[in-house]
Amino acid sequence: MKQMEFTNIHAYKADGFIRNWQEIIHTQAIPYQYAVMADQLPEPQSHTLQNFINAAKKIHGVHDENDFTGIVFHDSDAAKWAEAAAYTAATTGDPDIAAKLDAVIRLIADAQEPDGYLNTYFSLRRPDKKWTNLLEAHELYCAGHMIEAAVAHYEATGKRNFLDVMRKNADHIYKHFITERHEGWGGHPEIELALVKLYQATGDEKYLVLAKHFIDVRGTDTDFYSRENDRKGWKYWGMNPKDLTYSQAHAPVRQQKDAVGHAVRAAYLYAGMADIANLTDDSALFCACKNLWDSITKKRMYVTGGIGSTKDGEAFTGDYDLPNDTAYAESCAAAALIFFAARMAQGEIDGKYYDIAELAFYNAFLAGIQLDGKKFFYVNPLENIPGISGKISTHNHALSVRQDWFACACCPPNIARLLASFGKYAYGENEGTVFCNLYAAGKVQFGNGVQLQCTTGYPFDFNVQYSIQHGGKDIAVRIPAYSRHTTLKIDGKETEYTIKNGYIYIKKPISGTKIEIQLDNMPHKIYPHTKIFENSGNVAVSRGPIIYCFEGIDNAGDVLSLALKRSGTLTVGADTAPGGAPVLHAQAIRLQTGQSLYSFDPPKTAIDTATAIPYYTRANRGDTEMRVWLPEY
Ligand code: FUB
Ligand code: ZN
Repeated sequence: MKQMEFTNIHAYKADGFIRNWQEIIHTQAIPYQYAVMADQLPEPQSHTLQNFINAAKKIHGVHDENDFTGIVFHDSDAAKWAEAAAYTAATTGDPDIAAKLDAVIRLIADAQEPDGYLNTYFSLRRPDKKWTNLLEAHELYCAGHMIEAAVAHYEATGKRNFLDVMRKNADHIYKHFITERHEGWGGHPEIELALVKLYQATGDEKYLVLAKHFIDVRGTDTDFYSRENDRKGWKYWGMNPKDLTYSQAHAPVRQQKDAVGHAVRAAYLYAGMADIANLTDDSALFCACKNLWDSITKKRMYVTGGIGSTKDGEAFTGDYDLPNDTAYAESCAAAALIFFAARMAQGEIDGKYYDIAELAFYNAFLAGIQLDGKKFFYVNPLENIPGISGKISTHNHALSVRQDWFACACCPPNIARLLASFGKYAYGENEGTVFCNLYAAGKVQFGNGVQLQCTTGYPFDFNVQYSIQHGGKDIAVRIPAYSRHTTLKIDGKETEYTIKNGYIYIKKPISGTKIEIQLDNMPHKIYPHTKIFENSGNVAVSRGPIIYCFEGIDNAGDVLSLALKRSGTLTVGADTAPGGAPVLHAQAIRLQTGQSLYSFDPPKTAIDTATAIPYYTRANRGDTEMRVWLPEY
């Protein structure tokens, strides 16, 4: 049963830290990504929009085209960009973004086939092979992203043109899989959560039926991919149809317990499962989601909220296998975990879900974008060693500096769309309560009538104030698990509180009420479970939701010889990290060895001070040693 709705994209006008990031997305990332996709720069050029132009020419008989450039799911970059642009057009009213978005929507609409089919790879390259390679070909994945974009555009503008295009596409998919009963499900989940959005935007039950169908059918027939493989007569990459865990098709979803396979696929699927469980009151399905949530967050997640331990299949591995230097922790996977967390919180109001969403957001996710908004990390390791990271075969995925684009460019527009829609997740509501899930400065107008103003310098200032401009409903504020000392003042008076499932509830404050929360602002050392074999004896540092890292550039060029002093102090420094965040200083020990590779002589030690910066700001000053975890001596 759904207990909380997302807020509407128009509901939140950001201020502070989030506004700063939304400005970067608005003024830098969105125009830049458009220019890349429209081939307007000398380089990079992705030809993403040209594929739509070519497909339209072919479909409308202007030209017998088959010229497609890029990866099989290239269309999804345009979709994610359009989603980000729709949110941004709504929150800024910028006519230039709106005009670019209209142009992209026209290209997409023109590339739709008369029967509703929409996918430029197949229209251009393999018109006779549609729906024959669900394992590899991402048709449902691309449709899912397009549907999400269309719903965002409708929500942002009230215009139905894009929504109508994607309804026609969804109807086509419904006909294929439900009416004509073709077997199978998408190799890369995504359509499920998208169809739920389409159902909610249109009220048409058909889309819920189709979403539920894809959830229900997945993994029920372990021979499906093999049969498909035998009959399809073509391949894209030649993926192994017997590797079912890679795409979470090894068992019916209600029986899945461990988070396995490709991390983005997994978390998108789990988000869709949670959606269906919430909308259909399916307790067995929600129970499976809880098991999978526990598998991730108790055994398979980095301290940064990153998921996916190996580049081999961009995947989860086994419990506690969380290598630092070869981590995958894809930016998209962090976004997907946030999507999963937000839907779990809709089904069960418990602060633990947004604790993880917050962790993933400020660390694994935000590290994916350069502070200037124009460069991106796909992979987010917890250690960078110049000369090794990004250079040798075992580490060639773990690049040292952000890139201006990728052949597989799933992450940059995913980062843009989530940052642009942050308010949807930060605040939530039901009939009687509004939920402050994430601390996000700005003004919020809830659908249930409540209006409030949040003032805070979070995540670097831990005082959060809510001024209730229109009250009458309960206000629930999440208190993060990291905050060991929290005070609550109402109208300036310290007030006792109880925390219920991670939230403080304030009963129907009237208009004019001032709520002030002071969270724990102390830096903390974090110790890993002893089973995380990669980090035996290591320690990480954090303050609030921010995980810090040590870069060579702040530490005499050498973090490999640094250890933190056991019981040493950890203080907030006066200096600032790139982007203006405060640094942390830790009492440390510098180990000095001789020249030989190994020695009977213990290292000499010297007292030192280690300087740490927020992990998400790493690699903004070039290729330098970096570690999240340091030994403790
Ligand atoms: O397969 C589509 C996207 O490309 C995935 O979500 C990413 O992990 C990348 O493989
Ligand atoms: Zn990605």
